[in-house]
Amino acid sequence: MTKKRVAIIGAGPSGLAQLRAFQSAAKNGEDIPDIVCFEKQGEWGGLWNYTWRTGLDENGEPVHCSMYRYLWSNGPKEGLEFADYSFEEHFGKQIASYPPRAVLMDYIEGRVKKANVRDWIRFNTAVRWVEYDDTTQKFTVTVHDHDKDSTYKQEFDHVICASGHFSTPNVPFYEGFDTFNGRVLHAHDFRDAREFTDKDILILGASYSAEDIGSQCWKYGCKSVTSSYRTAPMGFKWPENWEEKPALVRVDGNTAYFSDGSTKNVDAIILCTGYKHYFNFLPDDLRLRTANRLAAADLYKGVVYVHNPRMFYLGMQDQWFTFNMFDAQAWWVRDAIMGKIEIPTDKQVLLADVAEREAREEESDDVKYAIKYQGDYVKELIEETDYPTFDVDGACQAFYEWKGHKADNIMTFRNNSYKSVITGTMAPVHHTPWKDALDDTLEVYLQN
Ligand code: FAD
Ligand code: NA7
Repeated sequence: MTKKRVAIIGAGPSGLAQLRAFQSAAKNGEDIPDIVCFEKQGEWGGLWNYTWRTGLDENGEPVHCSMYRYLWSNGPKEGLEFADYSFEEHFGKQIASYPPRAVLMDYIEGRVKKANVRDWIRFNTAVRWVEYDDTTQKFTVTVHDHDKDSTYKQEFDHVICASGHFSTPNVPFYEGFDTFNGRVLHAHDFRDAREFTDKDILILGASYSAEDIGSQCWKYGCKSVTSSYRTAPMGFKWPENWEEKPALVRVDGNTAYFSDGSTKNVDAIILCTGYKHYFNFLPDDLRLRTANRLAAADLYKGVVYVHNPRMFYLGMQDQWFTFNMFDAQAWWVRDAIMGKIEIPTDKQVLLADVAEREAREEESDDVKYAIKYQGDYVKELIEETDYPTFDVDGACQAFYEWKGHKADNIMTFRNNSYKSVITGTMAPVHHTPWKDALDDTLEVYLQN
């Protein structure tokens, strides 16, 4: 019998989880399918692969990276630790709880280097189009190999889309943006907070990017932060040079006008207005259309595309849990592809599963409820595979504490530490409070 062929789109944390899942089955002596992972960037790590570039990359592809210099984990690492590869295994010691980007990137890489899966990835190769043929029951994937500047097609039995959904910016227009005398940029293009030292900045949005990019700019010495919310304020106890205002109405010259009648003169506007699920390489019959929520639309078990169950998506949910949830999904998808888990053939069953998840998500808008909801999802998946079981409730607990620490003080929450649910060890207190740690290189961070 010919082996199944599986295409994975993207070598970010989700795609890498999928490679590790297949590799671990192979290591256990199982006969795994042929795997090809297409990655448009020259390196793995997805969003964690930092670049100074914005706009188009060296190949003319849209830059994928939405991360910036000085980004530190926005949640405790104890909530995302791999169950099969602890921080202690990687660094040889326990480390503090909110690692900067470079430290997390090193950790992500460590596991896949150990698993030796790099050869499965075709770098600098952008997926251009995917088609499914009902008769042959095969996908044809068309890609562009930028190293050879050549386009080619290959057939697969399954496609796993792990292309991320925090890369294509949602960019609203407000009156006066086109004549504003300064920079208007989206968070996707934000790189270095020092650009805004001594500047008055306006941040639009009231979620993670707004909170963190504003905090970065504050840390690196901007003159003031004005953040504007459309629906509800973030409501933290801000430093005295940070003011939260209701909706932006328009801009005239350098003056921003808000819905409460107040105004503020600003030097730059940073749109922290979120991202779009955007798949320009997928036709209508394969393309996921969903909002950024915990129960993503049209995904049975959060991963199987209900309109074509040979197609899978990883990491398309809004995220409390990240790396360990991608693992749970990847192990489950692996087992579905290898026939160890059965996907119901009745589409109504698949749709009912999605509807149940949506209804359960909508039962409450309480944050704790949402964290537990996603924790339960992670548990549900790992119970069906051989992914190492871990104390998911303990990880939820770290998230609850994190929420409390943020409410206490948004500029000091990263000075706290939590207990690993994988090794049971308490993280050390970091050697320098976050606001004073201007050098966040791996070498300096690990000096505990
Ligand atoms: P991505 O990391 O986006 O990777 C997708 C990969 O697919 C990329 O390598 C991309 O190049 C590739 N790709 C896309 N299109 C194609 C194509 N057509 N052909 C070939 N390859 C393609 N999570 C945390 O746990 N902690 C944090 O502190 C944290 N901070 C964040 C900060 C920011 C600013 C953002 C935007 C996200 C943050 N996240 C954080 C969440 C982040 O989504 C996950 O950590 C993780 O990167 C998601 O992994 P992924 O593999 O699903 O997607
Ligand atoms: P989110 O979490 O999707 O938040 C987007 C924010 O942008 C949210 O507050 C929205 O307000 C706001 N928004 C969206 N459109 C507009 C317009 N037109 N005007 C004003 N405000 C708007 O995205 P983030 O970038 O913060 O976070 C994404 C990931 O990056 C996250 O997982 C982090 O880990 C890092 P709303 O509440 O809808 O009114």
